[in-house]
Amino acid sequence: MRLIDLEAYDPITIQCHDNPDADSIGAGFGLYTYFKSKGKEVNLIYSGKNRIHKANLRLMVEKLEIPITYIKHAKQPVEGLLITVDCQYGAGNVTQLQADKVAVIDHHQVEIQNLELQEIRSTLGSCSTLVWSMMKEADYPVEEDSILGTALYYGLYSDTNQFAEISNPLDRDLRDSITYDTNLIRLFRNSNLTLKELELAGVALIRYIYNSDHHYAIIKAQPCDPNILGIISDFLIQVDEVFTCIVYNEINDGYKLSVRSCVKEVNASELAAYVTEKIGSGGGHIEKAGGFISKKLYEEYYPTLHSEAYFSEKMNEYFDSTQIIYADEYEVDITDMGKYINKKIPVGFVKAEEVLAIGTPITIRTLDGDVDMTVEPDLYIMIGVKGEVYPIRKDKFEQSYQVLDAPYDMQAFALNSEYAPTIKNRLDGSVQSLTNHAATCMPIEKTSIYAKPIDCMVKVFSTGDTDKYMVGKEGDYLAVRCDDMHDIYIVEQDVFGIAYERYEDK
Ligand SMILES: [Mn+2]
Repeated sequence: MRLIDLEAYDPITIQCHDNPDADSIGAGFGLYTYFKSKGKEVNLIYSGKNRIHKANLRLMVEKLEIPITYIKHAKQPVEGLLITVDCQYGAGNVTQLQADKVAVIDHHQVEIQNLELQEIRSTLGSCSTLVWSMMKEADYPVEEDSILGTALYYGLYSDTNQFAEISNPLDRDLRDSITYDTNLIRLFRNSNLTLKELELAGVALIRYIYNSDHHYAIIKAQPCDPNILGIISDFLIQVDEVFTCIVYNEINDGYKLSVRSCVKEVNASELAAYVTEKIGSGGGHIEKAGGFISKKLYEEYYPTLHSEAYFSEKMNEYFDSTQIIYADEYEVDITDMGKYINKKIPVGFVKAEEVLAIGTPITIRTLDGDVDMTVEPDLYIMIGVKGEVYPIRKDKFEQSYQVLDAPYDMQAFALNSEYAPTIKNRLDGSVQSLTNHAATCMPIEKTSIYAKPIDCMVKVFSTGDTDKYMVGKEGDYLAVRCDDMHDIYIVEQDVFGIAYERYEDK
């Protein structure tokens, strides 16, 4: 659904969820501004038991002059179109108003199915990001309005624990490109806690669960603003014996969680994805991440399990069933592995110096995160089978690949083309599409490997890379090059099917 699809309606009422947070208000204000600019009669409202009372939110509404009004009881049905923002019409966290026509714009897990007008993108860190990208799609000049920019920026900031738990590249794009008022953000940022929340954080900290085998801690906090979870987990991870932690609480439609790690064997982002798998979503950075679990899905999968037990069991499972391989010292046993060779399939590449001048510091942004590099004469950037991006040196490239005549087509060549990688010049901030500069190549030679499907989670620290691991799940392949038994890596199941075939001795 696009914003243009909603322009047929007039008047338009935008409803934030009950107890609106900064994201709901920011995203609602974005929609308000957009439809106002189209000459519509627009109302921005919220309902529920409580009025906005937290200092940061009151400041946000007041300083940015956001025309949001509180409706205690709707006397008559909403005329025209009702849009619920940062929530789904009919869900538990938003008072259901009668309306002629309803649309949903949200970034939570899909709860309410089959609405004709809906845009739900569950992988985004904030609804402000969704509204921002829809406004940009509709050619609205968002960057010219720093008041609106401040609202959207603060919405994202609040929903991602001060950007620490950002995982989607679009969220990063909003953060890096929007115009906002730094003084106001500082003011909002420092009116974040009430005295009651300070006390709640204190009480939560003394009620921890600690596991000494795996050095993790879990805290269940009382219902509170998700920001508080981040504050508690940032504190908890500093304890000497705690290497990883999860701090969570129950909110009306599920559980919100903050994850922290201070050891290289646990990537917080991956752990957050692990504990929310199938029942929610999670991600972020190596040290800090966050997530959400949908109560509806949780109850489907774990009808009798209480949440403390769930998190403890999941953490134990995570540590007990994971094999860690340090490639430089690991001796691979190939007796149960098959021999395979890679197929010659096209991938993309970019000669960095044809895009930006030598010496320019650049950031490549992909679905998996940001990678910083500097343009050098021999730097080539590869776009792999999955849409992943990695650097390669010119001589290595020329040894391994032949250049093809065909233009690069990400849709056709990459398994995942959800976010086309971009290249940013860190000197002037300009951003270009990386795929527009890409040409196509194919491996010259076939590499033979030994590989086998794995039956538990495996983390591989490859030779020379001691900070980050590759992770494989059940069904993925553990692979090792026949000519270098310490070149060990993981190939994901879907990639393996496309990129490798059985080696036949002739
Ligand atoms: Mn939100």
